[in-house]
Amino acid sequence: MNIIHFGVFMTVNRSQEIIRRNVHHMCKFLVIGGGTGGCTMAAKLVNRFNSPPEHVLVLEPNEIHYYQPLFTLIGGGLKTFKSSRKRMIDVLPRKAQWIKDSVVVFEPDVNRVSTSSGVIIEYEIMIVAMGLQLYWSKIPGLVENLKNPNAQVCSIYGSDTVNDVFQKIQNTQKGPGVFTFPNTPVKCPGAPQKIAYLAEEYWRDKNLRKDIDVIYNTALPNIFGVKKYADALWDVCKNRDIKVNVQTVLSEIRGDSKEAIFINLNKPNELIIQKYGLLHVCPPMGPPEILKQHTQLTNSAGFLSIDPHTLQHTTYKNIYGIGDCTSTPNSKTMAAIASQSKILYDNIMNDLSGKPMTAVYNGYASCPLVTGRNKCILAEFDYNLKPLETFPINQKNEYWAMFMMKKYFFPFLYWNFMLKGKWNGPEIFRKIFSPLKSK
Ligand code: UQ1
Repeated sequence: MNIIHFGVFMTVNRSQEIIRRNVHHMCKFLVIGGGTGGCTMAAKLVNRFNSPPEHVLVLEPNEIHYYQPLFTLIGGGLKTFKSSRKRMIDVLPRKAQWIKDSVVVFEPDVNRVSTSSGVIIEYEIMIVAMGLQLYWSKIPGLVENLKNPNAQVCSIYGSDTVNDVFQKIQNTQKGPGVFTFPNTPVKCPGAPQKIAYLAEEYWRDKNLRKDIDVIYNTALPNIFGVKKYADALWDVCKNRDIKVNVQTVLSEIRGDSKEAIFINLNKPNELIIQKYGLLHVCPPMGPPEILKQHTQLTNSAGFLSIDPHTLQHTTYKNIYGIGDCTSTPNSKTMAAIASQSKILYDNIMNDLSGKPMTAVYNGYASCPLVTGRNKCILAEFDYNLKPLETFPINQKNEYWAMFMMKKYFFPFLYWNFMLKGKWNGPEIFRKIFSPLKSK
């Protein structure tokens, strides 16, 4: 496809805000979103294409980029909030063009989008990496109680709420400590229970467990989707006296009386009134509102409709997706994005050179299930929810080494390799270790 350039290309002055009205851009690659998926793909692409008209443009309104897998450890008092943040301008690839704005209209039939300040961008290939939106206001009472420092309601999921979590855990003198998982897809589905384990350990060390029952209420039918790790996690909960209620969904918070209202999905007419001393909420999530409005791009749930193996859009062949906003039925984790980025890059290159798309995403995702401040079960699995482990040890066990990887190695890998387009997930290690694995 040839694109005739008739717009004005803005040169990126990296110290200056990049907003102009009614500017018309044309680019070879348009990346929607500067989060993990967008930034990683932009980096891979600029390593190959980096000057107009073959260049990469990233549309992202936020000035700060977060390494969200650290949010659990921040909530547990084990990492600083600062260590999860960098300026967007410092993580987006220097050779990409950043438009600091958000998309408001997709016009996939004419290969263009418009932004909230009226900028029009035409693309040859678009990669949609918009992530998930957090729908805090769907739970009555949540927004106001999160803001109230005395309400003892907290969440590791918000960049503006995560920093209060550890203080609230420390403030808890009596229970119960109640932790929730909503009835929507979420990012890092292990996180709502990881923070329960960290809080439980903290209260046990402070000799408070006799006054604080710990309860994990999840909308899901099991504690985890993969049987091998679910069995291990049920044991952890049993051994540490953590009560797990499945198919139990938070529907309302009554902050004045410190009561959370839950619905048992099997008996939807009976409300459960649960007193709490601390309530940790994983909010409902879903595809971004703007994406949902463009039904020609989405499946019926509002996620970008892509082929689960090639990551190409099901209708528009010059559109691809990566990360949490897509319809692929993998667990929404950073490791999944690392694997997807390699597949997506290879398939785009294949397509550009007229070859069939041979790279296939197998649904790999992994979740370092932190069960305490020095132990972690490293779950790794594929679309079939079959374990797909990297290391030649039984990863259902809690290991100190896995925790150290989560705390130190993965952040290092992320900032220095993944965001530079140089980390494709652990497949390479899996291959190296495979001769050492017992069958
Ligand atoms: C991973 O690749 C990754 O991306 C940087 C993570 O992000 C936080 C992870 O948590 C995990 C587990 C992986 C997978 C990597 C290995 C070495 C198993």
